[in-house]
Amino acid sequence: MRIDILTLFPEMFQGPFSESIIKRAQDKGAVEIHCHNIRDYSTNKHKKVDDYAFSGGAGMVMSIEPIAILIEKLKAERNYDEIIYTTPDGNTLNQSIANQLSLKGNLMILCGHYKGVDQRIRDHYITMELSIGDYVLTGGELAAAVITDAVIRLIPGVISDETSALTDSFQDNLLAPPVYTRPAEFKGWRVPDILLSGDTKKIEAWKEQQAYERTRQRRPDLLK
Ligand code: 6GU
Repeated sequence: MRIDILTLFPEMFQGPFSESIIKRAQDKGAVEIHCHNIRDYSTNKHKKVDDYAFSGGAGMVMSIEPIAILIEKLKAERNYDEIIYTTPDGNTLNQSIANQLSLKGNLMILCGHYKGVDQRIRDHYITMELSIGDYVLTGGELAAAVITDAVIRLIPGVISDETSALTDSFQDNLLAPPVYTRPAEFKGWRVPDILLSGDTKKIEAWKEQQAYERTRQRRPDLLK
């Protein structure tokens, strides 16, 4: 998979992709992430990339020209399966959307900032608009990083233990059961006896029951 991220703040992506599973996914060649600075495509001698809204009101709007030039340059180089725009008024990201995106070859993610992009970008280039929840961030960069992380870990081969992604919370509309590791007792707090029993059938049944109980208590909406 290839992911192109279009942003005014490419430095914000230095951190999140340079550690752990996402770093290893890139090293293995499972994914290539390319960040593009929209400012590099400004047609203005002052490298301006935003302007006042025609409608008035507070806040700046990201200008159409630099974004259009960059999107068209990339589209001329390859076919994109989705051109995603991160915005609080988009559809809320969930595991089902992440699963679908993980099967794609080329994704583009345009990060909204300030009051967002000129609506004509959304009307003519964007194929999918995503939010990561009902709260407002200063920009779409962190949302793009979240989407990228959620998608990359689902690409086959990225998580070494093949069953690991399949037992995530949400993967089957259940939350994950509690987990424990050694020592079996700490300050008198004991790991449930059944997990030490070695009876794999009983342990599987316990995990399923715990997952169901946790979901019923914390997220009953998932069971509907
Ligand atoms: Cl995608 N962008 C911004 N600015 N805030 C958000 C968001 C996106 N998703 C949730 N909050």
